[in-house]
Amino acid sequence: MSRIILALDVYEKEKALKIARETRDYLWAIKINWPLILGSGLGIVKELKKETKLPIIGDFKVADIPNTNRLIAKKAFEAGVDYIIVHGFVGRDSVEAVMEEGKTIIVVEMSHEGAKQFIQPITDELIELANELNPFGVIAPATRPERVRYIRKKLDRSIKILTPGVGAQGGKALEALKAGADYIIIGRSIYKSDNPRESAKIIWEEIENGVKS
Ligand code: OMP
Repeated sequence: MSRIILALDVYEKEKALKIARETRDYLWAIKINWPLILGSGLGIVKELKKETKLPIIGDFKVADIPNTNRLIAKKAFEAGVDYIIVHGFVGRDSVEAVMEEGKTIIVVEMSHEGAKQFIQPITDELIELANELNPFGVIAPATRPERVRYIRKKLDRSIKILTPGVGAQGGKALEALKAGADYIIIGRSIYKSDNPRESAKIIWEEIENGVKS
């Protein structure tokens, strides 16, 4: 099984479906975010599923009061999304509202520079929250493998770690996996490539060979 999640951050439906079709053999799942939803509408979820038969992660970074979080999660799961990404910093009740609707992934640390400002200082508490709630997974930064290693040590073994930041943001797939990530999230290095299938295949092979060695 692949460890690659494609971040399909394009606007146009036809482009999204084409890239998904070309790369599906090398993916575990497809992650959709606001650019695709705002560009193509929520109906894209069912089309992607039909086209690829892969799980769809709805990266909505939900961060609201419990009632609004619940309303958003309900609609997303109804549309066919299999997992939702939610922010933990809004507190336990808001996260639980999403978890009552379906499989959830909690952000415990982010991959960009600004994550050091407000998120990294509370990562320990976000890990604790994840350990209490037992979601499907958490988001941690492939751009900082040492932080992935730290998070893996503190996080319950049953919770998966998904790491964005590979490629365009400077992170390396194998480093993140060796630090304890279960899956890597890759966007631009695949969807902006002249040959998305070939780019996905190269990363897939790198992981296969690296994990074996
Ligand atoms: P690329 O930088 O193009 O590979 O895309 C990374 C994808 O992961 C985008 O969809 C981001 O929104 C998402 N992401 C991050 O880059 N950093 C994070 O800390 C969290 C996410 C995420 O939750 O997926």
